Amino acid sequence: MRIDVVSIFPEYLEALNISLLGKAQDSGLLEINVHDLRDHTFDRHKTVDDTPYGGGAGMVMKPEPWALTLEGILEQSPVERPVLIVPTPSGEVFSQPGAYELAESEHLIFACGRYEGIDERMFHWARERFDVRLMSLGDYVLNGGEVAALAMIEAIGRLVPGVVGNPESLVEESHSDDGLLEYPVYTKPSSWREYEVPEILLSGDHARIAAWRKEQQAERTRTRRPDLWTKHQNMA
Ligand code: 6GU
Repeated sequence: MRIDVVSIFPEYLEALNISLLGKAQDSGLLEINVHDLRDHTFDRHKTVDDTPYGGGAGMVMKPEPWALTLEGILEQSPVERPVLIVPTPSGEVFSQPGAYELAESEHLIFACGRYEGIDERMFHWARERFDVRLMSLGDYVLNGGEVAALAMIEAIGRLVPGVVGNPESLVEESHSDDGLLEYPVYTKPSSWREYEVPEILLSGDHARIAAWRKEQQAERTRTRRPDLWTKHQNMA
């Protein structure tokens, strides 16, 4: 999979070069390219923003540096119409099913805006060339799209076949098929300070352990995420 990220703070994206995604790039499973939006400005101050027409607080990102940067990326795309993800709190909420869907794409582009947003005409221009997806992490506001892009790229990248060494570890995760949160896990020692590992996990009775874990998942989901619990109860 090829991923391009456009930002005025390319240093934010350096985290993509470590750990699992760093290794996936070394092995060629992922190719991640980060672009500095200011490379496509022409004035001395590398201006990317200006005041909003109609007044109001803050600054708006100018469309031309975006178009020039995205045109350069489009020329290198392995596909006709790549997906352009624009992280924004006013987008559709990014979720695990969405991550699985996007993990099937050959080419993803992330456009990380700052300030009050990007001139709306850039989106009209982009929709003629890309599958534009406005995506939010949830109902809170970050200063820009970079941290959101990092989160989405990690969630998507780990689902690309081969990136996670043991694909079995993807099966029992929170937000996977059954809609329940994960069960609690323990490791050695079985007695730590004044705390014990639940007896049943030491019993070797795999059927009872599986049943106990399901109960724990249900109880956690019911108390922590009543919204997911309701959904789960209405499933199958
Ligand atoms: Cl995707 N972007 C920004 N700036 N803030 C957010 C977000 C995205 N998701 C939640 N808050």
